[in-house]
Amino acid sequence: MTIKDDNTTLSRRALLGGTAKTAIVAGAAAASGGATIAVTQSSPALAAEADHVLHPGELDEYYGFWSSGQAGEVRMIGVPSMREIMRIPVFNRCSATGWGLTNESKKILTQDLLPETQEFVAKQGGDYFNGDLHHPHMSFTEGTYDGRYLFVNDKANTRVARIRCDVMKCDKVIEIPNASDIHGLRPQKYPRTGYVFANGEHRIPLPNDGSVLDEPEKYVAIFTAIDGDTMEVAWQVIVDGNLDNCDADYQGKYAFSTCYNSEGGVTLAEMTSSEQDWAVIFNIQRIEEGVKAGDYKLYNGVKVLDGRKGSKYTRYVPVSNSPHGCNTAPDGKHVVINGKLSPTVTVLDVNLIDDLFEKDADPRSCVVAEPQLGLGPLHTAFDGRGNCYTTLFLDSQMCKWNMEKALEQYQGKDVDPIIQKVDVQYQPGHNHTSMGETNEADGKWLISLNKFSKDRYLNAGPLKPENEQLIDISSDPIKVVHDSPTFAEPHDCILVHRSKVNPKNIWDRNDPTWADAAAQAKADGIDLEDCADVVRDGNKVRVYMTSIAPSFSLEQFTVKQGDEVTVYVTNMDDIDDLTHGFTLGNHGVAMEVGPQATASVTFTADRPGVHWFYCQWFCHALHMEMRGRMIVEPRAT
Ligand code: K7E
Ligand code: CUA
Repeated sequence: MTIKDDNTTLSRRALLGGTAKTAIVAGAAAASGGATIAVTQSSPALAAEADHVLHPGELDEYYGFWSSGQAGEVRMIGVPSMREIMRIPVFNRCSATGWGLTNESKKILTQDLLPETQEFVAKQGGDYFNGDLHHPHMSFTEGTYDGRYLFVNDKANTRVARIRCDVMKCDKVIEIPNASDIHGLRPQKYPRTGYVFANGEHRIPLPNDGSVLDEPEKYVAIFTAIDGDTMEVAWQVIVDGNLDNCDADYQGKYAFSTCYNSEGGVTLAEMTSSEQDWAVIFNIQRIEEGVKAGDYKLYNGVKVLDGRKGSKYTRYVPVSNSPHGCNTAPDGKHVVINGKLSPTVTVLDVNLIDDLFEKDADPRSCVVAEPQLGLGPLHTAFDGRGNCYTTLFLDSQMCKWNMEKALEQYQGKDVDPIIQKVDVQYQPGHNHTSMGETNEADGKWLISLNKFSKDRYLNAGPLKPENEQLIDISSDPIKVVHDSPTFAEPHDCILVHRSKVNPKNIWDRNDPTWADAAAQAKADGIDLEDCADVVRDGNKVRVYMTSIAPSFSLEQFTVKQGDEVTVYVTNMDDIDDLTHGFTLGNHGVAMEVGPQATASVTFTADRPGVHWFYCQWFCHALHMEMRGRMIVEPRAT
């Protein structure tokens, strides 16, 4: 795999930044073996677009990690080309990879934390087949992405999951006790992740065991800190109001959440009746001290602290009704609370927050700007040059504004912080800039994730795709340069420079993913890497085979009707991109087996007769022939 060096990219940019004439010159260079550029770049319009157009064989500069909302997966998208590179199943099921079918994935999907000991155990409440994944965020070290993990939320089933970035597979899923519907999720930025902060959005009784029912005044919302290394719940804090989005500072001192429904209502009218809601600030050090001092109650085995109004652990900063997005700026100093129902965003200065806790200063004293931007401000992104980009849901616009000017305006100066508004199609929710939630925000690209595509694509029927747009923010004015349709529903994404992410090409044979299979093989005296064996253990049958293109080491195996059969396949090919699969006809069984991986699947052989299994990942000229038979002897009558 070759990544073109940045000099090539830069020189191409420099050339194409000029006129059509220079583009033609560049084309001539390509013809003579110089820069990689198509000779057809002859019109000024095309030349201007070439910054985000990648030619065949060229690699993107950024990994985009996209949520998929109610589709439950994570999508990897190359930026700026906007090409979908891969899908990572998490809360959904995947027919291609067998996610949710293999024993290895089932273990991840159906394990839970034992409340008392926080040990992973088989889930009591069963398995869920859906998820609602809004927020993918990468682990941090010292304020920037470190390429270790992605953390994601499931609003539908109150879960948080982790994806290993070395193999781009989910390795942990936990259900969060005491909370209801995890929405906002952000990793701690400094000193490292560390904690993963997760907002329980809805208010429920604590404990929610039936002892309190239709008494909404007794409901609470729960803020959770998860240890990102162990995926255990570290602590929880009870708050007033519903928790929406959250973020962390660059100092490691505070986390922030937007709260709506300060009214504590349960109907829409009740929830939006007052003029003001708030942002909650969590004092991490004080909470940790509180945990040490035993100032908590155990609910479902988790230490829960009381952070309601008046608590020493939190401060409530009044902001306009129903704030939504919560975004820490890469300057390390400012936090933008997005107004949603108010046309304003509220800017907090983290340096003024100490006084809120230590001197009980007026909570509003940390507010340093409140520019009016337009209708429906939902989320804000940053370019690292002091400019902010806020999505205006109702106006269908992206608003570029300047932080310094907003601060001056709040001081009473007659300045307008708004620099430019760009139409987007249509109704943007989240947006995100390249490296924008880190201290390495580079101000090149901005994505607008729009909830409606309407007329932008061929009519897909009553259900239409959403529309995500790429905006070039590297120069003034900013402009929309690309549209991409997407299926349900990317709420959020991150753009990670490719230098931060280094996945493996083949699996390590010692990977913990198949530790159970390795242990079972050892107990059976089987070498997973050199096997073609059938082990009978009562009515349980374990079938061990390897795959080397284009064949399985077992071309047939025989079991008895009613046997519980587990098939273990180890892919001994060690070449990039040589994935095999195992699909068994008429048994609902399929799995991906990556190079050097082991995967296993268990099913009941309840149909006597002959059943073919085959490799479903194209691997070889003789891929179609890569198959074998399972012979099921009828039960003796
Ligand atoms: Cu604004 Cu769930 Cu982040 Cu959707 S949330 S937009
Ligand atoms: Cu092996 Cu296809």
